[in-house]
Amino acid sequence: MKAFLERCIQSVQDGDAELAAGLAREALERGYSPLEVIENGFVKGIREVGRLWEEGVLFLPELVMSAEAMKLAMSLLRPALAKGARLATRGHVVIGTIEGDIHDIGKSLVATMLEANGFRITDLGADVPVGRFVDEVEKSDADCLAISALLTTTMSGQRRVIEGLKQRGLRLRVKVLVGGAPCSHEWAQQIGADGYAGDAVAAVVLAQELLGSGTAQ
Ligand code: B1M
Repeated sequence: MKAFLERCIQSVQDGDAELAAGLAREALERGYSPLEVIENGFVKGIREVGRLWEEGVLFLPELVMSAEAMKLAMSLLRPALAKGARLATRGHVVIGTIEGDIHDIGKSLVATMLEANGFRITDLGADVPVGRFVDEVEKSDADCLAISALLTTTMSGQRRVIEGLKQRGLRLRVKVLVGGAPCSHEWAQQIGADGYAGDAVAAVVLAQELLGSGTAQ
């Protein structure tokens, strides 16, 4: 398994989408846990690419190629992740990445894990305007708003969503969950969110706690 995960990491680092897709298919054929292959394989690869890019070892086109390889592998593994989805819903979660921010890989993983654990999901996508989050709460029966931000320059948008909810008298209607690399428990507290989750599994546990919908599966 270790050697297989190393190949997954390497395929993303090399930006080799064809190889990454082949490994995702192979993982499914071999019956490996899709979550383990994502978290300990492909995600490790993209994080290493981010580190090398920050150090100036890699350039933006290489980062883009790695992200494409990662996204392709994820698109193949996601249906297997979501297979356990229950029919009965544990609550309705509206999720998206905040405006100005196009990072959607982590947000999509969180959405898939929530869905697999019985939540109904409305995924607004990435680069979602502040007002769009607020409008969606107003017009839907959302129980929880999950806002992802990957950039220090965009995380303030999470605060603006909460302010927008307050202004429209909607703040008490939904629980607000924030996440993404630059966020933290302190940040969540500072902006008046109901909670912060550091990864997709923690997001499921937190959503269950916030919505009072039982223990983690
Ligand atoms: Co960009 N990028 N990027 N990038 N990128 C980061 C985030 C960065 C940390 C890289 C670095 O410098 N080391 C850096 C941000 C620095 C900062 O703000 N302090 C950065 C930058 C600067 C940029 C650009 C500005 C670069 C440029 O153009 N000069 C630009 C911004 C574009 C924009 O958004 N406007 C940019 C562009 C890109 C690509 C398009 C090339 C690509 C994104 C492709 C895509 O998503 N469609 C990309 C990538 C791939 C990355 C890195 C390398 C990887 C992100 C990723 O997908 N990780 C990233 C470095 C890194 O994260 N180490 C980086 C895998 C994913 C599974 O993890 O997203 O962390 P993550 O999600 C986790 C948790 O954070 C959490 O759960 C997920 C699963 O465990 N989580 C939540 C996430 N959202 C959550 C929500 C929740 C709960 C948990 O509840 C609501």
